[in-house]
Amino acid sequence: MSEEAKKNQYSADSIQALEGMEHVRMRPSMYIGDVGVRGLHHLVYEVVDNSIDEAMGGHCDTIDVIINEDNSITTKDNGRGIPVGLHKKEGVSALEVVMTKIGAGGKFDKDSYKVSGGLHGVGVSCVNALSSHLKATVHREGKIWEQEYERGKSLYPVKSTGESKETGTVVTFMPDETIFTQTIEYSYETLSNRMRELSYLNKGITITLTDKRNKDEKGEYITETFHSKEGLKEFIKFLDGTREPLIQSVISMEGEKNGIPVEVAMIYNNGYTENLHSYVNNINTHEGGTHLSGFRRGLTSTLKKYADGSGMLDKLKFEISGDDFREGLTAIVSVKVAEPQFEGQTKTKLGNREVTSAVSQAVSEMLANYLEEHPEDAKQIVEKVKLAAQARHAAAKAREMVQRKNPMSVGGLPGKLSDCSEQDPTKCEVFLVEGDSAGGTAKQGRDRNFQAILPLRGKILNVEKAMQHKVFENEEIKNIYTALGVTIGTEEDSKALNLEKLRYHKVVIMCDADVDGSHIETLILTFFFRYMRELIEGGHVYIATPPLYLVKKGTKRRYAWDDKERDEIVESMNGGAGIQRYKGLGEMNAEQLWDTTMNPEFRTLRQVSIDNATESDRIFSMLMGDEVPPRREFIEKNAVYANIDA
Ligand code: 0RA
Repeated sequence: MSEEAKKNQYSADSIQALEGMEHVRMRPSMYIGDVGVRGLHHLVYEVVDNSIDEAMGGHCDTIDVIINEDNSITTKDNGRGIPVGLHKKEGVSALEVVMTKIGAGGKFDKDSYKVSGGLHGVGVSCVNALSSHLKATVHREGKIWEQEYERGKSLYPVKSTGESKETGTVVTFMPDETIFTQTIEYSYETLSNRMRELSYLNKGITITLTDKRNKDEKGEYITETFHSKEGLKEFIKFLDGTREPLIQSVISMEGEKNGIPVEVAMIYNNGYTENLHSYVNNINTHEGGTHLSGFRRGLTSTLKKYADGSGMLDKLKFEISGDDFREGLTAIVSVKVAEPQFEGQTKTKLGNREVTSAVSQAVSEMLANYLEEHPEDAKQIVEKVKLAAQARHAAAKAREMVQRKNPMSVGGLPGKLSDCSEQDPTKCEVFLVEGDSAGGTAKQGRDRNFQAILPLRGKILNVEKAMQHKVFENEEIKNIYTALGVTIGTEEDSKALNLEKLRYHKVVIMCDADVDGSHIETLILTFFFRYMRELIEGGHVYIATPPLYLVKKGTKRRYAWDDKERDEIVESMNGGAGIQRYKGLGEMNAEQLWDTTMNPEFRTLRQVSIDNATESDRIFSMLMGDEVPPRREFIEKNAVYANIDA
C-alpha cells in the first residue's frame, strides 16, 4: 500500500471508529441544520417532538417547556417515561442508551409508529451531544430515576432518587456555547410560535411555555398555555382572523385515506392572495410537495365540477385555470407519513407519490359535502372564482407589458435606475431608496462600480389589498421587475419567479429610520413576500441600517444607531459634545451615507429571511390588511421605530 493509500485507509478507519455522539459534535449542521439561532431552537423542538410522539400514541396530554434563568431549557411531559431497565445488548440502562446512542430513540418501540420528529428527526441523544450539561429525570415504575451528562457523556449510571406515583420524562439541557458560538439565548417569541403551531397540529394536547428570565409588572413569570380543541379549524381562524371571510364557516375534515392520516381545513376570504400551508409529521413543508398537489387537484376538480353543474360560468368566454380557484383561499393540509421522503433545496418538499391521491380524495369528499350543504356559500365561491378568472386575464395583459421591456437591453432599464458598471451579478448590489432626494444622495455616495440606485416614489402600492393586475400595472413595481431583471412564470408554475437573470445578488431596502420609513419598508417587504418570495428565500434581500445620531466634538465625529450607543459616545467624549438627530436619509450628505450605511466595510445589512412562513403570512395580512385595531396593537407592541419620534 502506498503512503497516500495508507493515509486514506487510516482516515476511513478513524471515521468509522469515531462514535456517533462525537460525530454529532464534529458536524452538528448535518444533524440539526445549522449552529445558529435556528439550530439552537431546533434542540427544543427535538425534545418536545419526543413528548408529542408520546401524546400521539395516547400516553401523554401535557407538555411543559420552561426557559430557565440561565437560558437552559426544561421540558416535562406526563408520558410513560423513557424506559430505565437494563438494555441487554448494551449492558446499561435503556435511558442511557436513548440519551447517548445516536439513532437509538425508536428502537424500543417497534409497535408504535413514530411519525413526529424534527426536520432531521435525530432524537434526544443529539440534543445531549450538543449540550454542555443535560439532566434526564424519569418517573416510572413507582420511582424517580436520574442521570446527568456532559457533552453527551454520562456522569454516573442511572440511579433512583426517590419514589413517584406519576409517570413522565423531564429533560433539562444547556446548549453548548462552544458549538452554538453565535448565541445561546433563546427567543421566547420563536418558541411560543412553534408551541402554538404544535398545539393546533395536535389537538387536545396542552403545552405550556414559561420564561423564567423575566417577570411582568405583577412580578410573575411570562407564561402561555396552548391548547386547541378543534385543531386546524382553529388554526385557520388564527391565521385568517384579520381577513374578512367570504363564507360562513371553516371547511374541514379529518380522517385516514389509504392508511395515511389526513387533516385539512380551509376558508375563503375577500382578499386576493392564496395562502396554503402544509405539514408533514408536524413539520412545515415550505416547498410543498405531493400532499399539496393532492390538495390542489381535489379542490380544482370538485369546484370545477360544481361550477359547471351550476351553470354560473356559462357566459364566461375563457377557460378557468387552477389559480382562479385559490384566490382568497387560506388552507392548511397536515398529513402523517410513516417514511417521509423530503426533497427540494431546503428538504421541505414531500416526495412520497402515494400521498397525492390520498389528500385529493379527502379534499374532494370534504368539499363536495360542504358545497351540497351550503348552497349560499357555494354560490359565493363560484362568483369569486369567476371574478378571479376575469382579473387573471387582465393581469396576464399587464404582465406582458412588464415582460416586454427586456432588461438586458440598455434601453429597457427604468429611467430612474442609476446602474453600476460591474457586469457580474454576484458582485452587484441595488439599493431601493425611498424618495428622489435620498435617491440623489445615495447616487452621489455610492461606489458606482458595483452599487446601483433605484429611487422609489413615496409609498409603493400595498399589494395585500390590490388585485394582481393592479400590482403589475403599478409603475414602481414594474420598475423593480425590470431593474432586477427577473421574469415571472415558468412552465411548471405560472407565478414562479425566474431568478436566472437576476442582475444584482444583493437587493437592499434603504429607508428612513422613522415611522414612515418603516411603513415603506414593510410595503416593499410585503411585495417581496407575496410576489418575489424566491428572492427572499435565495438570501438576496437586505435592509440597510442608517444611523440615528451624529455625535460631534471638535473634529471628532461618531455615529450612533440607538439611544444607548449615543449616550455612551457622549460620555466617552467627556462632555461638550453636540448631537445631531438624523430624521431621514436626506439629512445626511453623500459622504456620511457612504460611511455609515453603504460602505461594505462599515455598514450593517440585515438579511431578510422567512423563518416561519405561516407566521409571516399572518403578520403581513394583519399589518397590511383592512382591519386597523390589530395593526395598531402590533405596532404598539413592537414600537421600536415609533419610540424614536416620541
Ligand atoms: C423510548 C421508548 C418509549 C418511550 C420513550 C422512548 C420516550 C421518550 C421520551 C422523550 C421525552 N419524553 C419521552 N417519553 C417517552 C416507550 C416506553 C414504554 O414502552 O413504556
